[in-house]
Amino acid sequence: MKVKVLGVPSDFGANRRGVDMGPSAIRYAGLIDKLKELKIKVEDISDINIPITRSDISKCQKLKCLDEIVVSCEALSNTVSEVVSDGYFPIVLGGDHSIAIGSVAGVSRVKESIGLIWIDAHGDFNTQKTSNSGNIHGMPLSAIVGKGVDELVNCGGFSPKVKEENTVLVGVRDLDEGEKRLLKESKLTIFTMDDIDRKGMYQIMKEAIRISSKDVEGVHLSFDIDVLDPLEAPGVGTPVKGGISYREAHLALEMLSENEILTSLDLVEVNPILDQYNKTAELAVELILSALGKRIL
Ligand code: HAR
Ligand code: MN
Ligand code: MN
Ligand code: MN
Repeated sequence: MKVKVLGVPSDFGANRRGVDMGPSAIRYAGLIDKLKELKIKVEDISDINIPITRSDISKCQKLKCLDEIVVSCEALSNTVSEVVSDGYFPIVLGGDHSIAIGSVAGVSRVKESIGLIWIDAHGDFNTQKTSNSGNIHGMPLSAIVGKGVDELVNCGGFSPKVKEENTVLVGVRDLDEGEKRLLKESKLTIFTMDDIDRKGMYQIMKEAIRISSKDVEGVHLSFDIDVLDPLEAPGVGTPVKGGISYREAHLALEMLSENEILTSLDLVEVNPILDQYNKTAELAVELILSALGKRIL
């Protein structure tokens, strides 16, 4: 496997600032060297160029920083498309979760069709109509399957990026009312924390793998680190108690690598400002290694 790592230092989609420093913290935690230790051919192609200044959010309460996010996601999708066309596996480091619109667009434009596993405490399925916050990191999943404002839905010049039938949400425990309604009306497969409690992560991931990989060329993993319990991952902007454990997270990612379905991934929402001695970034590195094939024995 040949890998290219790229960072997206954007926090335009989030309420609390600081996830723009995520890529740096994850690199600092040793991602590149540790991938090399796994005998993976890896190249760090640096960060996507994104705007520095933030527009006045008092003027766009419903879709905060939409212009900055559109510009960033278009740039990201172009780079990811190139990386995938050249035969590399892209590892995209966020940044807030709005960037996944760009990474998924970039992969899906090159591949005939892809599945999507979205592991997150949140649904990220709001649109401008259902969002209470106006924060776009609560909206990327809906945009990817074709719901919401044109600027986000049409990122990369096409829509949808992924079929709802091949999209699986895992670990969710915090949904807004309108978002719940949209999810229930959709064809997504949703495994809540409650499902994980009852069936166990092993069974849930078996189903997630089967559904996401049915009749597609590859599967994209979008991993929001806030799916973990905040005790494990304190460096996140929107912590929700009752998350998945360290072991469950590793199991999920080990199963993905074992089944050889992944062709790209993003790891998002690491907030170094809120972290404890880079603990959450170090966790991010360990989890990426599990997804890329690291085993205990
Ligand atoms: N549902 C809330 C909103 O839309 C919170 C979204 C938080 N999202 C993330 N990404 N941290 O998962 O504002
Ligand atoms: Mn998210
Ligand atoms: Mn496609
Ligand atoms: Mn989240």
